[in-house]
Amino acid sequence: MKLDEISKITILGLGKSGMASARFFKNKGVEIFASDSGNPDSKVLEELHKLGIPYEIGVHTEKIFHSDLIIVSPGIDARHSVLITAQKRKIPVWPEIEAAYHFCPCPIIAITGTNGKSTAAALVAHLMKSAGRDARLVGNIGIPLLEEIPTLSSGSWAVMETSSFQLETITSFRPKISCILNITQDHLNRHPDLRTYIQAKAKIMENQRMEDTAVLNKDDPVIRSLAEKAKANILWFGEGEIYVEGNQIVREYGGTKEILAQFEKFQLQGKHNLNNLAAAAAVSIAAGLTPPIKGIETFTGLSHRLEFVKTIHGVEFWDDSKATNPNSAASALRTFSKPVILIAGGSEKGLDFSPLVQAAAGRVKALIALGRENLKILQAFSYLEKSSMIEAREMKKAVLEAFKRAAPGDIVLLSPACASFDLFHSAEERGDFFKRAVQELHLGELNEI
Ligand code: UMA
Ligand code: ADP
Repeated sequence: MKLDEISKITILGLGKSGMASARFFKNKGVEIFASDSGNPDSKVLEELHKLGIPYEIGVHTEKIFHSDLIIVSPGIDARHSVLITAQKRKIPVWPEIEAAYHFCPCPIIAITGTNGKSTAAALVAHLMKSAGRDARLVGNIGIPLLEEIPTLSSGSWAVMETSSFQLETITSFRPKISCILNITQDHLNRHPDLRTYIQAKAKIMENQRMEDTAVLNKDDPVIRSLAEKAKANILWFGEGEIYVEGNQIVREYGGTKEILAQFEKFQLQGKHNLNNLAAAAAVSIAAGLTPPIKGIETFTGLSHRLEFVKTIHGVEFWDDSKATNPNSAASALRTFSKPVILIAGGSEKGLDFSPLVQAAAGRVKALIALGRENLKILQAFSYLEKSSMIEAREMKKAVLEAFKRAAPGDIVLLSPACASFDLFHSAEERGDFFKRAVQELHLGELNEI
């Protein structure tokens, strides 16, 4: 559809991306109607009043179809009945990233994968800024690209963390550089099966052309099979391609080795973060940075991703609240060679816990199951003795129970392998509660519950 043909837009879902879309298009003089079947914050409704945007809440009615275009929140399932109806009535449905793509004056780097998206995207933005580029971190990390558009120029770079929920409804979104970090099971409470989830991820490359680049993980068998259909130029990272060796990032080709960067110390822990570093280096090279890549030592990582919190009486506490599926928690566990008391559990996404249990073998000495429903995770860890499996339904108890079972030299790791929505508003809130409970423990304020 031609942009100048759009005179009325329905915004479906009034979260961050919905409100960014409402503001952006209202400012362009487009007539807007907003609809949210939930109960948005009073601030959202106040803003809609101020902008003069009519809305409905608590329900999606027939009114949503009286427009040229529907912009849909990533929080709404692409298989929702209203979207099927829109399709039947030939009303285009765009995610916010599709809308942003049409107005973006600069190249887009879109990074997806099951795990490591935020870290790799933040690292790419950091490396590019370190090389003097105007790089903006946007997307699923919490900043809709549409919000940044007014301040971008043709020389900027939009570095976008991109989720399967954002990708599944794109039609022409075309990043200059795409990157797929890894693909394992996730979000099977929303995508009907693993195949559909993989297809959504693969859409990141769908509209790319020969002059674009797809940065892909050579070590991931799912990604290797997706590469067969790629139209973009492929730049591999992983073993034998672009990878981290000691304190260097190396690129191998034609039997030669090129050093892309040398660094004193990388502040992030774990092999998975070396993969993220290799991917970020490959993306930076695709974006035209010339070796040596600078800024590796000064990247401090993001909160709640394998973040060291404190040592109390020789016990280290680590916050990995953003590990929301079994494979991410497994990679966090593999970082430690010392005994771990694992705090895990939460709202379940239909995922198989066995990758976590495999990584836990020989490492995890006790499990604190932190969720409203703990049966599945307790069953998965049934190899542990009963006394080493404790249920907690709030964070302070979880931290206290973990500490009781820890000896000096042990690790207490919050790496839940599940979403947070049963007990918390978000994974960030879960991590903040953990840090606060650890602080209270340190101050002697955390008493028996
Ligand atoms: N809603 C409806 N109808 C429905 C279902 C939901 O109207 O049938 C409404 C809800 O009531 C809510 C809104 O739609 O008001 C959706 O809000 P949201 O929080 O889901 O969406 P946004 O605030 O726009 O946030 C989205 C991403 N959310 C999701 O993908 C679920 C944010 O990622 C992202 O940061 C933001 O856009 C900016 O791009 C969050 C996330 O959990 C953090 N992402 C998943 C993940 O990281 O695992 C993919
Ligand atoms: P995402 O944005 O994809 O959720 P994050 O960078 O926020 O990824 O990291 C979330 C969690 O995933 C981290 O806390 C860590 O446990 C794990 N993780 C990070 N990078 C990787 C990776 N490359 N492979 C596997 N697990 C990872």
